[in-house]
Amino acid sequence: MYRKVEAEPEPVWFSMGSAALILIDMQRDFLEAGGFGELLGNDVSLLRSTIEPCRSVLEAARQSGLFIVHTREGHMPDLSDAPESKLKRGNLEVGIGDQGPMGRVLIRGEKGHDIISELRPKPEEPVIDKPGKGAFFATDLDLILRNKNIETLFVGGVTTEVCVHTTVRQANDRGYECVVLSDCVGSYFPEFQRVGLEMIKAQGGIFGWVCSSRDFLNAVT
Ligand code: TIU
Repeated sequence: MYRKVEAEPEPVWFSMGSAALILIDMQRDFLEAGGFGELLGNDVSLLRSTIEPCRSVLEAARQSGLFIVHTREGHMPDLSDAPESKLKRGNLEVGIGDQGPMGRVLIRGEKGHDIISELRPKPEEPVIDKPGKGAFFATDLDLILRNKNIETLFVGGVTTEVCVHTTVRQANDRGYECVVLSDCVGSYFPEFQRVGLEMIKAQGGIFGWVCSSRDFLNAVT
């Protein structure tokens, strides 16, 4: 049975069995003080408005049996999967791999790297560890989604113009229909948030659709 979600630039039809919720990088390193986001010079409080809408959609997705995937950006402790160019970027005093208030910055297994407690994944929900901005680069995500016959992705997470955009563009090129949940994605830059969402849905939905968490909840519950 197909369902309709109200979205821009037009409604999207999907079936529950071939849709997934993907939450991108809702990690302490991006959302809490002392993490990578703050070390880059950002005000992390701007992202925190995404937590409650993400919690609502996660809860609804669990209740309705939707497939759920979480992602985390980060690197192996020996940094062998981190390009030199990424490590050098920004000339940070404390950067990727260095000791910060929440452990080594953006390193797998460290406190800062993990997903915030409000959105802690259930054991049956895959957590994709990704070394890049896009969740399809150097990960098993595409294989996992194809094995589940997933066609539609509802997307939340941070940040809108970096890891969400990169992932949605990669997904779109792989044939997935992406619906970005406007209040579940956030940016350190209000202007990038606005324009980031505009870019997705412009030109007839050039690489996706945009709806609110309320539209999502209306469609799945
Ligand atoms: N800096 C920034 O906006 N984002 C990132 O570095 N990674 C993600 O978006 N996850």
